[in-house]
Amino acid sequence: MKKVRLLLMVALVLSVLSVTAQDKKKKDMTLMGEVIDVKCYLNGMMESMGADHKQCAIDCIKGGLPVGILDAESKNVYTVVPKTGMKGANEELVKYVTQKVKLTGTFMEKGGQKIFFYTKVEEVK
Ligand SMILES: [Cu+2]
Repeated sequence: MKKVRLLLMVALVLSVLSVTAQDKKKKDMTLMGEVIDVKCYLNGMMESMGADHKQCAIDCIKGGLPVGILDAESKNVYTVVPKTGMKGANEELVKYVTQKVKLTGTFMEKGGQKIFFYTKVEEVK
């Protein structure tokens, strides 16, 4: 009886460990896409992308609303932050609004939150 209990305990610990391990994902990658204003993109205000929405996107991003990258192929939206420092990506990325950029960095996922931590931004012509 004691043995069964011990086995059950071991199984429980192992399953908790594997859930925790699965919960956190980390992947070094490059990310290519258009710099977007995440609020308007999700909310569907105006065209929410491209030249017609450029000024709104600049105002939103300068105002501190989240800036993201839209991967044109997968249609995934990535929230992005610089890998180091305590400033957001807004100031650096606002100058590329509606343009295509390539970010180098690490994609991380934990607790349902997905964020791309970048170390380098390049304009794609
Ligand atoms: Cu906007």
